Amino acid sequence: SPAPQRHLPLRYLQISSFANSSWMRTDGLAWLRDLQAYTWRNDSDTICFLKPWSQGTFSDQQWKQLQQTFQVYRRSFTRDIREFVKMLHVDYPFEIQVSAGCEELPGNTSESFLRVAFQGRDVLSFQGTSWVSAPDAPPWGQMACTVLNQDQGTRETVQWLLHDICPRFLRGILETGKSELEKQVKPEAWLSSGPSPGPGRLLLVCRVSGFYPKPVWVTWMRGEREQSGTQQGDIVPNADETWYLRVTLDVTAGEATGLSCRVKHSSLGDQDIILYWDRSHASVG
Ligand code: C8P
Repeated sequence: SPAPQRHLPLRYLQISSFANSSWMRTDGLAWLRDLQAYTWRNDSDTICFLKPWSQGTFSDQQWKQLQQTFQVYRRSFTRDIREFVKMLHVDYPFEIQVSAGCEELPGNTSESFLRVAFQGRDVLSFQGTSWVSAPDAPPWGQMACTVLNQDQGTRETVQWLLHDICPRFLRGILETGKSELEKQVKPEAWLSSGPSPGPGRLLLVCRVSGFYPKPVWVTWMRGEREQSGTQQGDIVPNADETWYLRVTLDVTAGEATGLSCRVKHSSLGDQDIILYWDRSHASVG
């Protein structure tokens, strides 16, 4: 049966592109598990709510304060990076990614993180009370941390955001977003044949689409026997906040009859979807 999802992280992702000494942009977005709830485009002064529950249980006043903190941060970030470029002799163009967030853990505890990547590689993170450079960061990573660690005010603000605000805010949106997180959307499934793997062979394809939440179990069977040659693709997103999965089996033409694709998903209860292979599927792309 599908593995349950226990983790409900809140994640902030930021992409900052610096083309040269005059052109740059920063875009931010944030997710609750696999639902995008916020966007913060470069040309917008304010963080945009994508869900009716995005403000969680924070008051307008609390949210306004938090947004101000982020506005100051975004301006300061750009200015700081420009200064680092001069000080550390880094070349344009480059991209910086910031990811931060928190997650509830068993026993009323939570875990938070803040990481910064340069050209797609980790350069530094915030650990406990200070900035730490990544193990394989370029030499200037250490230098950047030393400079950042001199700013006591920012270190305190980051600790407050990560260990106080983030878990409290998360608790709120888990409440206000509960019904959407718990939504159950049934998959549809269909069979077709893929490109022939070789002479006299068939690639049986079972596609499952439109399900939510993400955990799903799909396999090729003969009667009650799971077929060990089943190949699972990645579970990939549809555009409508549902998921898609493709599962294949490579067989000889003679083995195909009697095979079925079986789908288990929380939205289906005990009513698994079972689709039987027959000749009519053989020619479809
Ligand atoms: O804005 C601040 C404090 C807040 C920093 C928040 C970090 C946000 C990440 C986050 C997102 C979501 C969830 C949780 C966390 N500090 C800036 C302004 O600081 C001034 C004073 O210096 C402070 O003492 C204090 O008084 C503050 C009060 O407003 O005002 C500060 O400039 C800071 O440095 C901004 C950037 C912080 C992030 C640094 C990432 C560095 C990446 C370096 C990579 C090197 C690249 C080299 C090309």
